[in-house]
Amino acid sequence: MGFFSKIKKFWKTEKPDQDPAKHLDSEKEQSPDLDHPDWQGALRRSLSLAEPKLSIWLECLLDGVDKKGDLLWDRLLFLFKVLETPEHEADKFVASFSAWLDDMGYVHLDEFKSELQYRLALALDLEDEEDERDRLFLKLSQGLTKTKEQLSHRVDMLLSSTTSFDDAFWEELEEILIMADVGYQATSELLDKLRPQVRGVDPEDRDRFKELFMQELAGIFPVPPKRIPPDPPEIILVIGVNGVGKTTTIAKLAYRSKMKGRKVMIVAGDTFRAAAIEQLSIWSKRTGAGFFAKDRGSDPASVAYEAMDKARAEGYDQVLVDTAGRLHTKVDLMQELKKIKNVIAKKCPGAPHKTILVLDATTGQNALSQTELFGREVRIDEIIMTKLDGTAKGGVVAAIALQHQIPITYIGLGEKMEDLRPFDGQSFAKALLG
Ligand SMILES: Nc1nc2c(ncn2[C@@H]2O[C@H](COP(=O)(O)OP(=O)(O)O)[C@@H](O)[C@H]2O)c(=O)[nH]1
Ligand SMILES: [Mg+2]
Repeated sequence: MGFFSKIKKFWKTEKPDQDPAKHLDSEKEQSPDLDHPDWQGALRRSLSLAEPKLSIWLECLLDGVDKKGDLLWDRLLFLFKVLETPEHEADKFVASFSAWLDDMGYVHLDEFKSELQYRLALALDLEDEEDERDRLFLKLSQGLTKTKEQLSHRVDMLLSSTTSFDDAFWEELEEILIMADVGYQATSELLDKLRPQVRGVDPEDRDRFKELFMQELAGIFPVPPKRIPPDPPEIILVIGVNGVGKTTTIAKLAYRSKMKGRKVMIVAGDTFRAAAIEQLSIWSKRTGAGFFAKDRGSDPASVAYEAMDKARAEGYDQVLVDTAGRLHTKVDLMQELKKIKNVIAKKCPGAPHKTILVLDATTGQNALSQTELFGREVRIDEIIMTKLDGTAKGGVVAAIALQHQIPITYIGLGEKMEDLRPFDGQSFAKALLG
């Protein structure tokens, strides 16, 4: 159930005579008196009058709270209660958030407010809510700053000096796209689609042009098919060359699943370096995910094999298998991946349910050749593109989508846990060109 429906339900029980929609634009109420013994009543009233957005509710809820402590916990538990979340889930949320604050050494609200909102959005399943989408969009737009400089600012300049959509215009636009790593093939396909669209558009009408451009760009991203969740454990294999961000991405995925209440295990399939096993073990502790590893140098397929037994025996919902990515032994690497897949399939028919290829956006066109390389040997179900925050080569996302028709499901916009964000073509095109 979405936030709005949860709140509507709350409204119905609280104030049967009120229509929530009427209050959306109502003036902000006077601050409730939360020192009062009936602070819960006051807060209920204030929430019932607030706009149904997580950020606004948090403002009300955290009124007078400036640091971690009992006051904060009481307020959070109250929110869960109002939204009819089972008590044990609320307690679990508070316990894990409190442990995280201790780990990080955070005390003051401004140090952890953003993380708190993100965790609440995941825990309450609110990520599709408008409020969270706004946050994601802002993050995306900021993360893409460098690519925007390369792409949209140059498109703007081109448009402002254009009096007709002639050959010179299209050539220049083509160059801009190629410079932003959209790639030659994807650029020509994109422009071939755009040309007939803008016929008849007044070159002075830049907004219209950009709108059509945005539409075409958004349209090239394949949408991941709706999947029926497999019987647990869901097995996910994560592949990609060294350094692209596989291990960190696995930690972020595990963290997301944990926040949604799933029991997750991380498997150290990169047995080549002892440091890789250690890195993953630290991440599993930080995210609260289960962990399975064997000694350095063990056969990754045997690690996967034993991990399947553990996942079954201990009732895990989801298993994320990390793999090595040494490129200089290409043939061996592909053999190893196939062997891991076969072993998993033998243990759990139908698994791995998903194979995710992780790509590093800063490598630009190399990401394309990596997709080809892996795609020739194993079926890639989804792509996660990392490090979009640090590059002007974000256009490569479009190149991958067009040339390989593989859905991009998440993008990495930084190194923090909350920096892995769901991807959608519409927002991407809007953030880039809007
Ligand atoms: N800025 C940024 N750094 C990232 C992102 N994803 C991963 N990294 C960093 O990339 C480096 C390599 O990551 P790692 O997970 O060890 O790569 P692996 O070799 O593929 O497992 C680490 O320093 C990560 O913190 C991202 O989205 N943005
Ligand atoms: Mg790694």
